[in-house]
Amino acid sequence: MKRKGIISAVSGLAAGVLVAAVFFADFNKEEKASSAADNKSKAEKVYVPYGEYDDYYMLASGGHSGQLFVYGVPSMRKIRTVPVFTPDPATGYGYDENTKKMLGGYTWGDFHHPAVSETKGDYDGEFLFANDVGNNRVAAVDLSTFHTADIMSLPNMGGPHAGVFVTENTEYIALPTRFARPLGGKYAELDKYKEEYKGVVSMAKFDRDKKKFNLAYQIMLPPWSYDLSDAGKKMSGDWIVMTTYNTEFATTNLEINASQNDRDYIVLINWKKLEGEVAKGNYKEIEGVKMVDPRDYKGAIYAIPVSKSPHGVDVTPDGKRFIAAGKLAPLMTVFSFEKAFEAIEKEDYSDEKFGIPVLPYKKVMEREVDPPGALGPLHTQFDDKGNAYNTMFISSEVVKWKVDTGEVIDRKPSYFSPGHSSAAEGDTVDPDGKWLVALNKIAKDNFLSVGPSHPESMDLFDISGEEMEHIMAAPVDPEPHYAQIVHKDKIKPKKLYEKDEKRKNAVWSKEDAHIERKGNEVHVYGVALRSKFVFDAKSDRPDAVTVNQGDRVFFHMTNIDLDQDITHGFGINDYNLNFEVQPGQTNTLEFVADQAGTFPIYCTNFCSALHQEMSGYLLVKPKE
Ligand code: K7E
Ligand code: CUA
Repeated sequence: MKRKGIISAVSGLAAGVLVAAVFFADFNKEEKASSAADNKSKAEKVYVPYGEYDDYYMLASGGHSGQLFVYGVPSMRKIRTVPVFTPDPATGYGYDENTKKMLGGYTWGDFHHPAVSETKGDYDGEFLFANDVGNNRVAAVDLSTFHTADIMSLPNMGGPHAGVFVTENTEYIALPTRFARPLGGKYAELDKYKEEYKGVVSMAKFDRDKKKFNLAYQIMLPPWSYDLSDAGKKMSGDWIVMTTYNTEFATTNLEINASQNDRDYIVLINWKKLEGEVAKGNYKEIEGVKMVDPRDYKGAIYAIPVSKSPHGVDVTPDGKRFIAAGKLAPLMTVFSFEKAFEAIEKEDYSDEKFGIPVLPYKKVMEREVDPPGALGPLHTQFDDKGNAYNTMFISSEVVKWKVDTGEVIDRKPSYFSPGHSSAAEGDTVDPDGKWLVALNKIAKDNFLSVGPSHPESMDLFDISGEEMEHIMAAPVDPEPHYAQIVHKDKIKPKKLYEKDEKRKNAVWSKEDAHIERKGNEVHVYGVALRSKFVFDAKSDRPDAVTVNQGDRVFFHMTNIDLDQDITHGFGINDYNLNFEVQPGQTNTLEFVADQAGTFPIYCTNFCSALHQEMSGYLLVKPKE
């Protein structure tokens, strides 16, 4: 089989016009195919025998599907889809009252970067945070149930692409905006871009007991585009770093106009300092949010020039350096926090932009790493031996190099065009150095064809040795922007929702199931168990509910099968409604019975040998 890899290269012309050129690179069979013995050893590395588990969870962003994908590593088996920003009939997410309210009418989201909650810079496995670039939201997934626990809308943002990342102890979940926008999203002519448009960073707090977000404050910045960001660690723990592009303030044709400057900026912000100012009341209330302008406070914000249009910026596990990857400049730039702090101390500034002191590039930069022919570096991950791993979008490869010296150790192709990669615990203070998954944007002919558009692709590499070993490719739905690979011991999922006698709307025995009517509201306090629904214990047809057309109906259902994995679904024929109750869970379905007639209700989730019998009737009496 002859493989063709598409490589799109972006090259700058004299006039600053960027042209995308397309090359075809041939990977011939001899180079690509490995021997049968090789294949056997690779297969053995990832084979997880029945009865055993993968070592890691990979929690992968589902991009514009708005969902979270859960994979096992190293097997690369997909375990679960967790709906976050998008309704999901398979689990009834967005149909029951609570999740419907949480989604607030949105039917899609664009989930880019997952961030697992951290303690001392290491994953603690309790929650996962996600950004919605499409509709300006942040979500928290409870990793004890893999259910979305809260979603908060973020005002003043234009797509929080550069988040989410958490500070060392999850003090904050930070979300910098991608597009600058007038505050409140108000109307302002594009000619007023520099004056009226703002680049805003949201600093959210999450209360783990209440499982609720609140927006602590926002940071108002110049109308640059913030691309990616990271939180400092250890010595740099009070800081956040962000890459910018479009420091040209282009308002049209960004492909060209936002790629003019040779240098854009890394922005350094001291969140600790800003937190202190907010506590002292030094903020303005704008659009109902505490807004701080870091330029009002000495020592809160700095910029560092970086080669043009950088994409990722990642802090090293020891917190001493940060690495920017230049999507248009084919190099990784290593910066030193120590040197940055020194320059700040001495007030050694080379420039000032928008009132922001600019630190001299030469004094803060430690080295530029420029492997020959490696093009389009996007993101950096780390192992436990002081090495960095960079994905190269254009030259389709992963480059391993030594952070201390810049020495390139290994390069391996990835199939094709990787965006992020994710190494086992590879963005924490304590990476494991075991596996790395390149999250590719293009699959080409990796898998059985499903038409003109293919799945995205993930390449699994074993990175435990000196050389990286490509093990396998696995398909993934759009779009794997980023993932975190978390050791299985750090996540402690529940087997059940514990029985709670005081839970609102819950009924814990068949005998207690009942119906209450208040005016035109009908509240059904029912139970689901193998293999029946009980809505009204006193009725001679306990699994039927009769209401009047126009009534507002509430099915408060409790699954009283306290047995792991016995989930009951609840679909109403012809009513376009379906939700579920997991073991021990209580959920409410609320709707107006506007359609008169007879509607079967049935359990949608296969739960027992008599699952087909798990049904009932909704009877809606016509108005007249
Ligand atoms: Cu896909 Cu992280 Cu949204 Cu880079 S971003 S590739
Ligand atoms: Cu309950 Cu099927």
